[in-house]
Amino acid sequence: MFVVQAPSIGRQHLLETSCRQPATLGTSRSRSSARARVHGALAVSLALVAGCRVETSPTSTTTLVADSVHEFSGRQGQRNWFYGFWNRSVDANGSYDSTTDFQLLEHFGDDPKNGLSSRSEFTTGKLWNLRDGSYYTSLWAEGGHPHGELELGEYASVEHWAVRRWVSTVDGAVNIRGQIGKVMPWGKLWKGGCKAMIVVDGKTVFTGTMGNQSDTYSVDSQVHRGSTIDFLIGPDPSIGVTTFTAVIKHRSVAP
Ligand SMILES: [Ca+2]
Repeated sequence: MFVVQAPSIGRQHLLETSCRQPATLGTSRSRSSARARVHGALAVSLALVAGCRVETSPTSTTTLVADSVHEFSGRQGQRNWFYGFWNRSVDANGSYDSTTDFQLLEHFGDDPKNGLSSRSEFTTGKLWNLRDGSYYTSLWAEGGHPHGELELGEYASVEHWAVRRWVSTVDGAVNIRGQIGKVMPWGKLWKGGCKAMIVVDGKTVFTGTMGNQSDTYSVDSQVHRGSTIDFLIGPDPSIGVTTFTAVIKHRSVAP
């Protein structure tokens, strides 16, 4: 499991994201100190049993705000999700800039020339793609396919990273978690890994290697309304069918 945290978020927060109702202690000044100690000890014990870390104050709640699989659609911008790519081959500095390097994919549907939507080994369903038969660059509900500077016959030899974007509807702390991995095991050009990356407002908060198994990742970050959270899939240097899912939860603190 990959666990990455932004510098401003401590381990305490990561543990608390699994706690639906963090315990609170000493809510009334009228209680005697002895009684408070008893209640406090009991609360700590219960919290430890539940696998949660005690948070004395303030009370926080965790809310699901985005789900890349269940909210996937064939319309750009629906539920604040966008489907695009980064053409690294023509990028002068070779570094992903979320404000200038993100381009939208142009087509949604089947890809009869690439054939990703019609394979029997895996299921993509309808997918976003750039140009069927010229680039494998594409995104579907559970994952995506990068394109590489490889010898692929009539296909272009360029490096494209598939980029799924969510524009934040919330302010504050979020936890992002999901699965990454390589799905398609065949073909010499498809052997090896791909790269996964999450970029929040231009800052890389997660990098991972997509091997031939599925791994869980979890990362904490700070966002504001309008922040861009980009999920990138790139060649390493091989390409292939990958899984890259994301569930985003917002942690709000009671006033
Ligand atoms: Ca750039």
